[in-house]
Amino acid sequence: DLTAGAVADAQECEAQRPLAEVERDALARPAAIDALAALAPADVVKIIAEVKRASPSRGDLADIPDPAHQAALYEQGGASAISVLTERRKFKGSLADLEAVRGRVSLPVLRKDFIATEYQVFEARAAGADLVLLIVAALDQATLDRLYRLIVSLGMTPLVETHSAEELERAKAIGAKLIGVNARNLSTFELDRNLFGTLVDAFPADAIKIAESAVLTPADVAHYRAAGADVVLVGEALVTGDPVATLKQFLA
Ligand code: IGP
Repeated sequence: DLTAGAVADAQECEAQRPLAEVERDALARPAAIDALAALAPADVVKIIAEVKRASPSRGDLADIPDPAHQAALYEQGGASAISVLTERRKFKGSLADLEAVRGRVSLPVLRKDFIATEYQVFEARAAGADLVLLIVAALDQATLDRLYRLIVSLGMTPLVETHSAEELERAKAIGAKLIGVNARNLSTFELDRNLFGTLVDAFPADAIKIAESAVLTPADVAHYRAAGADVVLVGEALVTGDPVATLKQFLA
């Protein structure tokens, strides 16, 4: 299970660098960028562009020897935020990737990982993250609530990912302001591009609505926009094609 693996990696890091040290680095960072402002609903759709080398469902996608350069192209293409996969085992990412991206772009940066502990949240801030992903399906409600409040207390924005009406209710219960619907089921890898549309009416009125995964063509962007998405999160299409040209098409 991906969360167990990610937590094991973090525990190994903690054996090298204790929480107190990572916490100090986190608090020493310049203030996080306001991602709610950057992703606020507008008269055009916004894009979170993802740096992603591989995934368990799609295998190897791209080498990406220079993640900071990749992110700079995303910024040039008109992305509103950058997502960096930091999960090592299946996605071939790292916190070093995130830190490199942070150093290059002026957009908010998301730590995309299987977060289940406080240590991982401090690691995210210490590497310069502005947003942290929380996957509802991977967390019990008390942990979800606790991590959510820690992320906010560090000045970052939680992106709360859901995949069902029940999970959306759990996101609402903690007061989530940035909520994603992942079209891909993370345990079966099945894809349902209509899930976002079936959940959109149940979103809290004040939440930013994000459609995640399998956005491969301008028609997919238009589909989600018509269904009510404020933001789409795109990975594969941007690492396998020309990122600037693809973003421009998606935003046209
Ligand atoms: C991007 P795609 O199909 O454009 O590459 O998907 C993003 O939605 C996907 O990487 C993702 C993900 C996640 C990865 C969504 N939720 C949770 C890891 C963990």
